[in-house]
Amino acid sequence: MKIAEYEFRIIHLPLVRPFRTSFGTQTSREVLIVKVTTAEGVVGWAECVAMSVPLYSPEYVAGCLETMQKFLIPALNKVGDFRAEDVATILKPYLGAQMAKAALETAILDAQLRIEGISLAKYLGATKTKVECGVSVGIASSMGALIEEVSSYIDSGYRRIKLKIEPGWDIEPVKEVRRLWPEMRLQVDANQAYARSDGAHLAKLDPYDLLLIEQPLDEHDILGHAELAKVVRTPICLDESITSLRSAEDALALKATTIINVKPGRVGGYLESVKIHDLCVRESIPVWCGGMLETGIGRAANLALAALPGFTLPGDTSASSRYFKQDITTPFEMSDGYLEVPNTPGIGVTPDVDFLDSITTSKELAKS
Ligand code: OSB
Ligand code: MG
Repeated sequence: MKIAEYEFRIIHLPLVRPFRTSFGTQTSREVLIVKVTTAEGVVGWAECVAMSVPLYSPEYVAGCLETMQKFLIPALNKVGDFRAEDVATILKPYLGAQMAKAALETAILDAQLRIEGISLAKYLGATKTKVECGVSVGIASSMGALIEEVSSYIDSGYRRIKLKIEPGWDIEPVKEVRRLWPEMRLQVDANQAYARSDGAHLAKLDPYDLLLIEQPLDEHDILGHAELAKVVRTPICLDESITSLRSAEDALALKATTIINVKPGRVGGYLESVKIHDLCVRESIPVWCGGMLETGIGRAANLALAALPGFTLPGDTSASSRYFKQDITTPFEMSDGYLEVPNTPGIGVTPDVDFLDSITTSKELAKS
């Protein structure tokens, strides 16, 4: 397959409510959207999950755009004729840049699958037609505000609640949500906000029957997570630390994690994500699909992945209305706590280009 043109847009979409985590508060989502057009005129779409500022991961929107334009696109152009399955190998000499690489691979894979008439879900090995939805709840301004927000999600059907925590906002909110909803599947995400010395404190979460605690320590502190796992009963689930199949293998071998959050952008793409899924199935490790406040473009692809059989826990794959007043695709709507997996060729959705134009702040082209 030959790619004739790459289009990069930066869009800005306001969030329906501020999203506060231990690394900061977001009120809108700046997203880099990639569109590829093949020599035959077939189009493929993807979104790059990097955020505006490198607070969650080292990558950020403007940096990803530069990496693509300066290094990744020229490397692909040099090869000229390739398949989506070749992209990771072609880009391997350029270190890191998982989110930038993932976006390119996904846009190219979308175009390829549209040509071949295969849905991404089928291509990746999905076995489900709908997936259970969880929702990630930001740090609230008060206990009352938290309970109101959680209630509204539970009323709309979400099947798992994830509370963002940080020192000073952890045991009490968990205790209160657990008191009000004793049966609800509940988990927490610390986004690296704790220290190795916080084991005894985090063990206070143990009575509340949490599914997992996500990324309590620094992303590079694999041994610290392994030590922590010996003093807390709540299972540890790594997010930021898992950036490749290799890092997943190592974290499992070191017993630093017993559950894995897969985010395709963080690990370099959907093909690497399937390898991590397969590893976890072999090792009987539960996996779930994380989220990065994606638009409908990224959500569609995440649903395809979450439909693989090893994804046994609900993901952060929420309905469009959880994030945006208006999504860039037909909105994903939840029914009985499930989202349907797109089943038409490629990622199965395309953006509303008029709406996309109205929120685009920059647009650049790269021809091959
Ligand atoms: O740590 O899982 C995370 C959003 C942005 C960056 C990191 C994370 C998150 C979320 C929200 O928790 C997941 C979502 O609903 O998309
Ligand atoms: Mg997380």
